[in-house]
Amino acid sequence: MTTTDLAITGMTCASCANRIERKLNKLDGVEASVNYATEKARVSHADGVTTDELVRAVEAAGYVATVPV
Ligand code: 9UX
Repeated sequence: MTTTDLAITGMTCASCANRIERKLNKLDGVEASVNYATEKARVSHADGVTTDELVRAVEAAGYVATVPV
């Protein structure tokens, strides 16, 4: 297991965080927690899941994810 943190932009209400969580959790081997207030996602996932897959899942939900440096 690996933990990846993402910065999320585009969330305008607390339900947005839930939408992103549900989208990420649909991926196999992914357990995501999205914090609306801090605009961050903490994602625990199988080693085979790439950061790019996570970013694309967030984008598919209509938001923007970046990897904090
Ligand atoms: Mo409510 Mo957040 O439509 O996009 S879920 S503002």
